[in-house]
Amino acid sequence: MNSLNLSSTQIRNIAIIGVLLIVGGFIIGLLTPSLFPAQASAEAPLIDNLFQTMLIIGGAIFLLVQGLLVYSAIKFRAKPGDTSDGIHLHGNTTLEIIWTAIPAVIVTVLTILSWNVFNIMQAPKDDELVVHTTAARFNWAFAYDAPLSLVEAQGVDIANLNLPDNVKADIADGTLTIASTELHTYANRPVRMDMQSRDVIHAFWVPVFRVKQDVIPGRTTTVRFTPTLPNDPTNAESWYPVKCTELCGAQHGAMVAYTVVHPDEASFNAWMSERMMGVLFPPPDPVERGFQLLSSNIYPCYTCHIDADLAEFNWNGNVGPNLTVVGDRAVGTRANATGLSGVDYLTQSIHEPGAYLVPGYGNLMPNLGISDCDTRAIVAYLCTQTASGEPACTIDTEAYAAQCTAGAPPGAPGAEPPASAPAETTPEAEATAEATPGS
Ligand code: HEC
Ligand SMILES: [Cu+2]
Repeated sequence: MNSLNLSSTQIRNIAIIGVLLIVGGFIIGLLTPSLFPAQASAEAPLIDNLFQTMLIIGGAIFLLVQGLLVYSAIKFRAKPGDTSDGIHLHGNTTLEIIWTAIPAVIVTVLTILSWNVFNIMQAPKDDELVVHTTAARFNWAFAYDAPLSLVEAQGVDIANLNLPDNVKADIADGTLTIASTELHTYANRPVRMDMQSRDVIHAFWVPVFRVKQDVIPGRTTTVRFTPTLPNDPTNAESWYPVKCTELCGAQHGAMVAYTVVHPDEASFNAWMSERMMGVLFPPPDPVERGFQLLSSNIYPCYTCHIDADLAEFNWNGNVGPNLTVVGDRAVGTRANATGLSGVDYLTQSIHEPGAYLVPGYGNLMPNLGISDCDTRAIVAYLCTQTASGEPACTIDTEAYAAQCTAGAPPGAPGAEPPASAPAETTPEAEATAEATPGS
């Protein structure tokens, strides 16, 4: 006899049921991972193994609880006409010790396992690729410190380029800042994401990497992973989604970016140096450069503004005024209201968005700290946004070319930079550029 007063048959039945529960837990735990996306990072197997352990334990507990529920509902069902109360039960010390001790052991083991995985994932790795990440409602922006040696290897004499001041200041530390709306990485290079939010709490999540980390205003949070499974840099369909997994507002569900995992460092460097050439040698025509900047979406304007000419680049935000014919307004109603020229008004609306608020709109547009040259290019492009298609303002294109471009890149015929080296391109354009070998 034991303290629960079980007969040997009952003990045997409990043992059989226990074995069945464990087997059932294993079946649930082993089958469920077939629903998971591919494992594309070194961390993914760690997370999946941990999750599988939890699924096996959880599966057994699920079957136990649901089994008891179904069993009791059938076995202890009230007979017709029986309106009496159930019997009163008092505590059973042995049972209580058992059902406290078992979960306590399980939770302790899971804590130790999770802590171990967490530490492995958070440990700094050698030679991390640092990606500066900004989350904002409702987009992701990535920036890299691209080593100048990449373009110097292509014959660019950085020291003797006539670069705009902001670019000079940027390269003082030997790296050039490269902005991208896609997250570029390459297989087997550890990545560290340094993430900041411009507004509310967001969360970075790449399901195929199994990493997730909140992005919190006023702090830099980090997450580390090592991609292992490359996708096709020329095929946007194969890129891995980056999702926001913290409800951050109306467009939260659309806050998606894509991760390109290059097969090797050479492919990654080719992408990076192409972007660097684009920044060092932008097109000398400010309108063309403005279009390049706005269509690349490296600035989040598209999340708040509509522009019919940029519709195919996702310019469908409705937080701010529609910019489709903003050139006409700039030299018309806005110039009258502010006393500024069209160019000065547009420049002011980018550098000091709150200085003049378009009637009917709140002070919601951020000052993005856009450099003088980029602003001039954007303004030149916005001036062309008119009903007639004729530019509404006169831009001194020669002054722009002299002050904001460094001439032709090495090896380029004439003064034109190579057509395949746009500063920032759309996924489609980029895919085409990368698909052209040797360009
Ligand atoms: C967070 C949303 C948001 C973002 C991002 C944003 N804007 Fe705006 N924008 C607004 C709002 C709201 C207004 C109207 C209030 C005001 O005048 O500041 C506005 C006004 C403007 C105007 C004046 C339009 C007019 O009719 O006079 C221009 C030009 C403009 N934005 C350009 C840009 C450009 C270029 C960018 C990217 C570099 C950008 N905006 C990014 C929200 C945004
Ligand atoms: Cu978000």
